[in-house]
Amino acid sequence: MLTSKLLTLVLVVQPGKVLLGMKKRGFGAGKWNGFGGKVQPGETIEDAAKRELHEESGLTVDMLDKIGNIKFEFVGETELMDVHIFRADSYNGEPTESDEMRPQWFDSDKIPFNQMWADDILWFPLMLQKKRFVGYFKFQGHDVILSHTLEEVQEL
Ligand code: 6U4
Repeated sequence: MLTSKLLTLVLVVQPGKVLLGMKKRGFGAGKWNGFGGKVQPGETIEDAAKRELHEESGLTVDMLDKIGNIKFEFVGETELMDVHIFRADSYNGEPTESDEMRPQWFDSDKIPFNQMWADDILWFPLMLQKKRFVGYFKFQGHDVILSHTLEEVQEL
């Protein structure tokens, strides 16, 4: 049976650009990614998203827009990653490097998909258009998608 682990992922977006972080350690090290991590006991998913964003990028946000939910299965592992994805269009503070992440702005038409999780190229266009989506990706290792579903939804 597959159990699941709750995780968050936040994309900070400004007109024509997106903030990504180079993951320096842990899961997905060496990839550009949004900011996020595990939801802790007693914490709401949205509070966890805000906390992880702050810990990893130095930014605080008042408002997060819930935009996606993707479940990831890794062949050979019994735990699914249930990732809740948010978009922030305004923020406070300056992006600051942390132990875990090195933040950098990218033009929306120059997103480094070849150094990101293989699923990102499929859902980033939806995220940038403020469309909501749900998906399921089955990975072999960290680079190969064996199968997936991805659909736009009106509500999450
Ligand atoms: P700690 O608690 O630091 O040991 P770590 O192992 O570094 O945790 P964590 O908590 O940073 O992992 O969580 C992994 C992050 O990667 C979450 O924000 C979710 C995100 N993530 C996982 N799989 C992803 C994928 N396929 N595509 C993507 N983001 C993914 O865009």
